[in-house]
Amino acid sequence: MSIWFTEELHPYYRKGIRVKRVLADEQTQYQHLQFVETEFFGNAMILDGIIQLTERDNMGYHEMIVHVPMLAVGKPKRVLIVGGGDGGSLQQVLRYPSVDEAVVCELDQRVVDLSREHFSVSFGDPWADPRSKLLVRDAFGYLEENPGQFDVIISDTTDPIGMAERLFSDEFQKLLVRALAPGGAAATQCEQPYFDTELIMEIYKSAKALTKNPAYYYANIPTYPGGGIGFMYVSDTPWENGLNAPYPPGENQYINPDIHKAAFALPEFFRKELYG
Ligand code: SPD
Repeated sequence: MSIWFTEELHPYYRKGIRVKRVLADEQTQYQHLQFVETEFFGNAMILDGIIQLTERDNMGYHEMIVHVPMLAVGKPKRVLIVGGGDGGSLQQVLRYPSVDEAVVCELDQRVVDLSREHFSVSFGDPWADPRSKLLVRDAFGYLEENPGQFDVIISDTTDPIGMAERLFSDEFQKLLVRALAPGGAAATQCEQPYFDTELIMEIYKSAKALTKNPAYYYANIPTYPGGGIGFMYVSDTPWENGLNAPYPPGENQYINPDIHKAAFALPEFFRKELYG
């Protein structure tokens, strides 16, 4: 027997995936956390009813949120991941031999524990790498305490709902940019051009006030609303610096030089709104 899981992040749009069986279902201190085995997408993690990742299509998200800033900076040493308890971004960050330390600031220990169990086939165990450092705490305070510390910061968050809303604020962006080392770069989960135009414009405006070369880019991920998601690149260093940089050891499944460049090309309605 199989069932349809239907997601309704927006009140005017729904999507569904067929689920074979429920692997875990619990209310943690912070959220409703579910892991399911799906018919087509492998195992998936769902938080408060919203799909966060699936084994089959997460590479578009994790490779793009990680490699675009990492390649732009070139030989990053210290990296911070805000959120990211599933380990997908961490796995990509650790491919860089230049990385000495990858700090993950995740609020919910259960996300880490259950992801280790249910995503081990896809992600291995990046937490076992001695360069990984897990901090189970809120990222705001940590950013405040660490100005100028990170070559790359990845904001690998849920949607801007409830507690996570703050991670899309101007205050958060200021802390993020302040925590970057000179020449450092950040990439933040930045939602969907059709459904979240105003939010993205606000975030771009504040990134533009804080850094010289912010830019929005996009990846195709069928299990997210609208079939994809965007990211805000936030840095004084142009993202184009990464175009000719060598990829780290290991195999890419999504990013290649053409995808990297094309990800920054925006549909005309949205390009006009964002860049004028
Ligand atoms: N609407 C879904 C957005 C999910 C973004 N978070 C993904 C986390 C993967 N590490």
